[in-house]
Amino acid sequence: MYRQIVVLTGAGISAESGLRTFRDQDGLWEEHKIEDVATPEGYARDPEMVERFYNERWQQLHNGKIEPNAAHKALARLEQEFDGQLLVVTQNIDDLHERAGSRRLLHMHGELTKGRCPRSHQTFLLTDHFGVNHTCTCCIPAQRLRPHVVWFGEMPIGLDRIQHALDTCDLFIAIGTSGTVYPAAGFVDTANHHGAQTVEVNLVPADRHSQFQYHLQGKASEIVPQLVEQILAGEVIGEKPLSGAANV
Ligand code: BJW
Repeated sequence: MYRQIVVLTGAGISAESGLRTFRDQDGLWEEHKIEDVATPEGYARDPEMVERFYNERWQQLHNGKIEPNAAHKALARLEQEFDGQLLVVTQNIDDLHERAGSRRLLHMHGELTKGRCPRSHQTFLLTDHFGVNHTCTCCIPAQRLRPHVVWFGEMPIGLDRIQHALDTCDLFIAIGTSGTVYPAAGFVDTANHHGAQTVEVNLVPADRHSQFQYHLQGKASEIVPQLVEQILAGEVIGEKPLSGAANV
């Protein structure tokens, strides 16, 4: 039924793997001020503090307890078995989609496992967490690497590719994102404009939920595998109810 699918994922897809979201109760923004840890100005003021914030998250990602969940795995299966085009655009900086097996994947807000040279913008894989000793090998003198993440006021990564995929998709699914951060929050408008079916998967109706044609309220780990099953069976989403999902 579908030929081109774009999936947008947010922190909610990794919540059941044990990673905190940003804006839920007990989310990261309850403990950290956005302007301190998620802006270029905050980093310029106190790079060590920002590095600590990302180091803690880097360490958690590598503590051996964090694994992709059924939703990540289902999207990887979709990539392998779907007969059309699929692009997963994630706002997440964790690597759980990759660990689940996804390859047609774009990290629009960067990657926790990489550092970036502030001068050349070249990225470097971090085999250890951040510190002053992390410098680039592309410049003389070597530059201190900054986290390879997109902060407020910075341009997200891969927007041309995302725009093209949204212009041509016939199904757009947003999973576990609050719809508060742009430009990602506006992707549903582009998909609607081009006549795609738009589907939201979330525990609660998110900020822009009225823009979606179809809502599945419940846990990503329960809903996404069923959605993938339907797509692979050539069914239209919305025609059959899913278990564990309230259609709102
Ligand atoms: C579950 C679940 C389960 C839980 N199952 N669901 C005024 C108006 C409009 C825009 C602006 C404005 N002023 C400034 C702007 C622009 C600004 C912006 O959007 N600000 C808003 C806050 C107003 N945006 C930017 O600055 C961006 N850049 C930009 O706009 O460049 C200029 C440009 C111009 C023209 C075109 C294009 C660009 C950059 C944004 C950078 C965001 N960076 C962060 C940090 C990244 C690094 C890090 O991880 O630390 O990205 S902020 C943070 O929010 C992170 C996330 O990727 C992002 C989105 O959060 P997400 O994923 O939605 O998480 P939550 O916590 O909000 O939601 C989780 C959801 O999951 C909830 O809904 C739960 O219910 C659900 N959930 N468990 C299913 N089991």
